[in-house]
Amino acid sequence: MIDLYYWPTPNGHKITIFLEEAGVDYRIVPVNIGKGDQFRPEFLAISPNNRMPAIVDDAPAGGGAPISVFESGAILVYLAEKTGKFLPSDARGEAKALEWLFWQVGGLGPMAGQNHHFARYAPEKIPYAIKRYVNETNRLYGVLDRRLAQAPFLADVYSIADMASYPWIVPYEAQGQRLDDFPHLKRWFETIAARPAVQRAYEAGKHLPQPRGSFTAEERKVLFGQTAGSAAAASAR
Ligand SMILES: N[C@@H](CCC(=O)N[C@@H](CS)C(=O)NCC(=O)O)C(=O)O
Repeated sequence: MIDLYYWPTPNGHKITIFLEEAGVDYRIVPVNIGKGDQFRPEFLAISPNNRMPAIVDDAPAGGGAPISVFESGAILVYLAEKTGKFLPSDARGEAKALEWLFWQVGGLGPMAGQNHHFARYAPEKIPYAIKRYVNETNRLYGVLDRRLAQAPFLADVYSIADMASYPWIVPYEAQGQRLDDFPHLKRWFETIAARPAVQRAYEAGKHLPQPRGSFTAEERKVLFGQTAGSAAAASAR
């Protein structure tokens, strides 16, 4: 059984997609990031960056104490290795999957995240910041489109690389992008959206409050303007 520390955001969806696709038993432990659950000492013990997702595997390969993993990319690799699924085992295929996985966690995720922040959530609308991240998201969509013109999936076969990128394309309209401008990306997106396991993954978080495109004053206080000092104070509460 895997305990998944989760909230229904793109980074959370990556992991429910894997677990549903691989048919792994899991239990969702909600981490309400708008209420500050990410600062609870028991959560920080497994995810010291005060970000979800994180997992605890109480039946690790080889036995022994439970293993916890934070960072969505590390979680996907861990689960792929544990189950032997969705990470090609040949050197060429594995390198492809890992390069696109790292591209997502180091590029698409952070850039689209800043896009969401400045275009939708920031209290001041700063045209330079909005343009910078909408343009950068657009460039990254172009990178995906060119790759997907060569292959059906990022690592040729469906893998953890696709599972990492897909949830970050779901909000493409909010990111100021048009899928019609990226036909190969659009074909890939529609193929993944139609997978029953992907649909179950999104259903799995439906009982929790969904992202609304805006935050209450209380949520903004928790989420924005975090510093080392504020994070330490929040965890001591
Ligand atoms: N690099 C991390 C990013 C995770 C992340 O940013 N999670 C957000 C939700 S999508 C979060 O937990 N935010 C809580 C906060 O900002 O305090 C990963 O890929 O797992």
